[in-house]
Amino acid sequence: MVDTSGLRLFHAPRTRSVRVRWLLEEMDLPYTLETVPFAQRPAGDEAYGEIHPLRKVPALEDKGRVMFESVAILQYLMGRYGPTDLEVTPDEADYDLFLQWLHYGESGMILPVTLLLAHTMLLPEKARSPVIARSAKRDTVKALSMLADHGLAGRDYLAADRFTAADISVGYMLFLLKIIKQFDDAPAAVKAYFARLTARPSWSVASAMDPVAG
Ligand SMILES: N[C@@H](CCC(=O)N[C@@H](CS)C(=O)NCC(=O)O)C(=O)O
Repeated sequence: MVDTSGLRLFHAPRTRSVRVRWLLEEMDLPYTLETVPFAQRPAGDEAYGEIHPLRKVPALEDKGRVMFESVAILQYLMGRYGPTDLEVTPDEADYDLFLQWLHYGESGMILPVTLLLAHTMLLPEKARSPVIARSAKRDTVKALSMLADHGLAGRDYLAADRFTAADISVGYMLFLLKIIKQFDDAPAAVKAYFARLTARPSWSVASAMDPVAG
């Protein structure tokens, strides 16, 4: 039996650590949740700097070793503690789509979504640029159309006709768009997809607001 006793997730509600918590719940792996205060920047305290030098979340500790980057952590957990249906393996036809959408959720979507967040909410009002906000919105709309027209065309999930870590990766970005109130005009197929993902019991745990971050 695989020893998972050392898994510690450094987490703050509504952040990318939701991805990791979601996968841990789906895989039914035992873990300790360490809440990182996120109200101030950098997140956490000086001691947290020993865990994640940039003081971002998530970070995962496994038997004294620490790693960061949420999508890499998903791959790590599936590789080390699988096999799991959340992973599409190289012998499956949709292995390419799986990797593509797994990384699209972070690498492909991060720029427009982050710019949109910064220039509509995060920055002080006088530092926001309407030009950047408009261009980020256009690119976000394109990123969502890409999902509707390609990823989800004739499919309920992004790869292998089942819920996988690619859906966890992309699903988190959709959640972030919802938080920043930029999801109402998403294509109907993407909204239906998000509803499908968030109907899973694991989502309620992963997206819980407790414990409250400072
Ligand atoms: N690409 C990284 C992004 C990590 C990241 O930027 N996390 C945000 C929360 S979603 C954070 O900690 N921000 C605090 C900061 O940038 O100071 C990942 O996927 O883990």
